[in-house]
Amino acid sequence: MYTQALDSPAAGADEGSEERERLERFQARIDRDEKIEPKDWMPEAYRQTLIRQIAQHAHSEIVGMLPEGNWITRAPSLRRKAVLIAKVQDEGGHGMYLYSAAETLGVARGDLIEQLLSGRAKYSSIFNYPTLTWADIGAIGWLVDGAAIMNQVPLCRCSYGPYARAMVRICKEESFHQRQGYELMLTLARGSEAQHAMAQDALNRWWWPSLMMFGPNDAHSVHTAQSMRWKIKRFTNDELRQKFIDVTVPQAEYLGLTVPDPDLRWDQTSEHYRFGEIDWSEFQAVLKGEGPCNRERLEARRAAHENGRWVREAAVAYAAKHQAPAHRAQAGAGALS
Ligand code: FAQ
Repeated sequence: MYTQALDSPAAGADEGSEERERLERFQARIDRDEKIEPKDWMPEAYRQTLIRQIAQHAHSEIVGMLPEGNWITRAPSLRRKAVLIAKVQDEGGHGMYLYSAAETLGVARGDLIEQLLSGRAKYSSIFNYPTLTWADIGAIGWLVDGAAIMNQVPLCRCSYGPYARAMVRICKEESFHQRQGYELMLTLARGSEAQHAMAQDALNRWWWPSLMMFGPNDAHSVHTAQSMRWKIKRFTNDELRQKFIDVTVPQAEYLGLTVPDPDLRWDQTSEHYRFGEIDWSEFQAVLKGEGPCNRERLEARRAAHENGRWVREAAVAYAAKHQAPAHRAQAGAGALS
């Protein structure tokens, strides 16, 4: 609303300069690295950008439970099963913190969930790929959580307080997830020939989609420039992707696995790995709902929402019962007797 008023030629001169001053004061707070809190004034576009990003992030955590959840009943040992259950549960918790952070911006959780279930909301492209073998569970921990941490550690310094604080705990858990994934890959890579091959196959399938998690190239990223000015994002998509590649390639070498990119090479001058072209048509197709598992993921979420309906209804009925005057009077009498 406020920024629109500024853009509008019809806005009165006084009103316009008042708004401009307000925006300048807001930007000055951001520039001083002050945290913006829910009750503080903020430009409407800042609020909408945060709702968009935090909601997409929350949906990603929730949909992200599905590919790994698929392997809970088939984990090869009790230890692996316990670890996987705990990890999937953590992802659900991350979704809950993030929906709460979004709610502080004045949006209803029910509306966000409805947007996810109707297919209108985005969630990370990565979760539209299938988990075909047990090695995929290792690859998700190592690469997907690895990419998630690279992107999310800077979000702990995001200018919006509730999002930044939620990210602190989330990152601690994600870093544990990354390590369990790497340990699983190491076990397979050092196992039998068949296990090593399974680990290599998982790397082959998850490498490129993991790079796509960071979003479009900077030249095509619609939101990066403004989000950087507002210190919602601290690094661009390409900067984070490069950092991820630089730390992950030596990890693959340690595992004795080959990154599936014939153009990958160390560049002594820049001290970065140079890598091949990402298939952006695949990324766009996944975003349009045409990835290998988009339909399946949404169907699973819709079924879970329907199956949980009775729990939500029971919780609402229970809360209403405890708010009813008769119940309060009875509870009061009980306390006196
Ligand atoms: N997938 O202008 P940009 C996890 C969209 S959590 C789908 O560059 P922005 C934990 C983007 O939303 C993983 N859509 O946008 C876990 C925008 O769409 P819109 C999720 C994508 O926001 C691990 C449009 O393209 N993490 O993995 C993707 O500045 C294991 C233009 O893009 C987060 O959400 C994509 N990959 O930068 C769970 C972190 N990339 O709204 C279970 C927070 C871009 O205009 C198991 N989010 N888009 O229609 C962010 O840091 C940013 O939102 C980016 C995108 C970097 C994702």
